[in-house]
Amino acid sequence: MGDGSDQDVQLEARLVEQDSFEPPEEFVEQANVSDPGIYEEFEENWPDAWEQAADLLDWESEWDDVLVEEDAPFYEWFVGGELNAAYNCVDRHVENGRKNQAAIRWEGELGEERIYTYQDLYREVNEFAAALRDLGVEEDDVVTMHMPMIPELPIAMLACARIGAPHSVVFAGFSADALATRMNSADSEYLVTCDGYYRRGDALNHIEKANEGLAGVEHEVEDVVVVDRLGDEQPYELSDNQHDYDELVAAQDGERVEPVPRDAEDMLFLMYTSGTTGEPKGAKHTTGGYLSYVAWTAQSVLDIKPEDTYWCSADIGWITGHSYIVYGPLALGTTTMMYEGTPDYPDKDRLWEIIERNAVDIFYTAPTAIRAFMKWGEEYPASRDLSSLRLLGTVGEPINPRAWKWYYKHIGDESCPVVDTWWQTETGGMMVTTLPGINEMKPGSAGPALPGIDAKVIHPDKEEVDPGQAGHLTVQKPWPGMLRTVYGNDERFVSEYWEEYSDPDNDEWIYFPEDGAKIDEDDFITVLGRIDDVLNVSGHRLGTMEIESAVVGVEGVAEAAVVGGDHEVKGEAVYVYAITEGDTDGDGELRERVVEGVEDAIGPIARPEEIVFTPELPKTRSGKIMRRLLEEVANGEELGDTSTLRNPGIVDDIQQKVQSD
Ligand code: 6R9
Repeated sequence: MGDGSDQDVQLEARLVEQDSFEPPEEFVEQANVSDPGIYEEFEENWPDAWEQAADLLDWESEWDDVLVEEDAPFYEWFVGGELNAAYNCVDRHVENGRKNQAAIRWEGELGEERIYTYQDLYREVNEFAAALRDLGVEEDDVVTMHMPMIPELPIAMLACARIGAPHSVVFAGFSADALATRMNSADSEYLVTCDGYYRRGDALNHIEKANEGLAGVEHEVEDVVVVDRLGDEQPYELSDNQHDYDELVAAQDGERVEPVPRDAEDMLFLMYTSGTTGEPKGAKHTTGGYLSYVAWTAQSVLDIKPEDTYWCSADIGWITGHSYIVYGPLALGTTTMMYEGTPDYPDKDRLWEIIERNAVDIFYTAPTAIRAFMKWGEEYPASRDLSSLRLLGTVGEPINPRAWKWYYKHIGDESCPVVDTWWQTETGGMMVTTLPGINEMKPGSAGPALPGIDAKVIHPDKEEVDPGQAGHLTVQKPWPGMLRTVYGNDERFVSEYWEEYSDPDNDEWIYFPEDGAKIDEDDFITVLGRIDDVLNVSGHRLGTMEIESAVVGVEGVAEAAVVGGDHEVKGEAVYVYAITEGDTDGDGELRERVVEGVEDAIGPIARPEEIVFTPELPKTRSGKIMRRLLEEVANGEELGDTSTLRNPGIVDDIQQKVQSD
C-alpha cells in the first residue's frame, strides 16, 4: 500500500518528516529488557542463551540438551525436558498466590462481560479436561476446535494441553469444507464447536456450518461438544454423539485432572496455513520450544508484566491469537482480554471504549485495522481516555509509515513505543522487531532480528544484499518456536521451507519464509511481502491456488486465475479472472455462484473483490498464466513486458473490462 491513498489523514508536518523515533524514557526505565548487551549475549552464547526462554517456565524435569541438530532440519529443542503447558499457563499462577487475579477478561459484542480469575480458569480447565477424558480423548489424539472468540475456546485449548491432546483450531470464519479438510488431514475424531455468535448485533448460526463440515469428514467422528453461546436466541438439536458443553462441565463439578507431563518435543498443537499449493499445511508446534519462545517474546517484545491488562485484538483462530492471546500472556500470568465482535459495533469507538473501561496497558493489532481506524477518523480515539496504554504493537502485514505514525500519535499519544513484529504461523512467535526498551523505531521497517535469530536478506546466490537492496528474507539458524514439520508430510516440510537455499551435503540449513525484504545500514529489516502465491487479505493469509480451485469448481467456469490487487483497508483484495465454459455467459448469476463457491470452499474472508469474465487468460508460449500482468491490471498500473505472451491482445480487453466496472 502506498502512502498516497491516505493523504487526507491528519498528521502534522513534523511527524510526516520524522523517520526515526526514540523509545520514551519513561518506558525504557520500566522495560523488561533494556540492556543492549542482550544481542551480544545471544550471539556469544548460542544456543545456550535460549535457556533464558525455557527458564520462564516450570519444568517437570530439566532438559538434557538445549538443541539437537543431528537430524536437521528436523531440529529438537530442550531435549529430554518434560513439562505441561496448561500447568504453566494456569496452575502455577494459582500456586503462586495469584488465584484471584483476572486471567481472562472477555467481552461479548452485546456488552456482556465475563471475568475468569486464575482460580476460575483452573477449575473450568480441569473440569473440561475431565470431561474430554471421559469422552475417550487420549494423549496425542488431535481435538479440533471450530469456535469464535468465546472463553470456552482458550479453556478447551488448555484442557487439551492438560491431558496431552494436541488441538487444531479452525478459524470460525472458515467454511464447512475448510473444517472437513482439516479434520481429515489431522485424522481428528473430536470437535468442539458452538451454536453461534454475534456479529454486528446479529446472531450468526455456526452449528449448521459445523454439522455440514462434519458430514464431509471421511472417518468416524467420536464426539462433538457444543457450547451454547446464544441461549434461547437460536434453538438447535444435538445428535447422538453431540454433547452440551455446560452439561459436561457441570457433571465434572470440582473434578481435577493431573497435568500430563509432556516431552518438550511432543506436539502442543497444529495450525493449518496456506502455501503455494492448494492443500493447507498443518504446522506442528511443540510443547517446550514453542511455549518457551512465546513466553520469552511476550516478555521481551510486548513487555508484558503479570499486573498488566493486555489486549491482542486478533482472533484465536490464527497463530497470533494462539501465541499472543493465549499461550504467551497466560504463561506470564498476566490478564489477557478477549473481544467477541467487530470494532465498529455499536459504534466506531468500540475498541477505544474497551481500552478506556479496562485500563488496557498493551494493545496489539494489525495494520489493516489501523487503516480502518484512520479512515473512520481520529475523533473516535480522541473521545476516549487511552492514557493507560504503555506499548502498541502490530502484526500480520507491512505497515506503511503513515499508518504507523497515525497509530503512534492518535492511539499512543506519542508516548508508547510501537513494535512492528514480523513472524509467521511457522515461526511460532516474533522474529524480526525492535526491542522496545532498547531500539529506536523506524516507521515502516520492522526492525532488527531478535537476539538469537539469524535473519539475513540474501540474493539468489546466497550472498547478503547491500543496504537498501531487495532480496529474500532467510533465517540461518534454528530457533525454539519453529515448526517441527508439516503434519504428516516431512517431505513437504523440507521442500517448502528448506530446499530453496539449503545445502544438505554440507549440512547447511537455511529457512526460507517466502517473504521479500530489504535491510538498511543499521540491520533494520523492511519486509516487502510474499514472493509466493499467497495473498494477505486484511492480515489473513490465503492461498491463490485454494481460491482458484474453488472458482474452477463452479459449474460454468473453465479456467481461472486469482491475484491480489491493492486495497486501501484490506491491504490486498482478491481479484478473480475467469474463462467461462462453452456458451455460458459471464452473467450476474454466474458471478454470484463464483462468490458462493469461494465462500463455501474457504469462507467469507476470501470473497472476491472483483470478478472478470474473459474469453482467454494471458499466457506465455509455454502455457503459463502471466499473473504479474493480471496484478498490474488489478492495480491499474502500466503494463510491463507483454512480448512473451502468446495472446498479447487479451490484456487490453481485460483491462477495458476492469476499467468499465
Ligand atoms: C503472524 C502472522 C505470515 C505472513 C508473513 C508476511 C506477513 C506478518 C508482518 C508481515 C510485514 C510484518 N507479515 N507480519 N509482513 N511486516 N510485521 O501474520 O502469521 O498468518 O502465517 O502470516 O504475514 O508476509 O510471511 P501468518
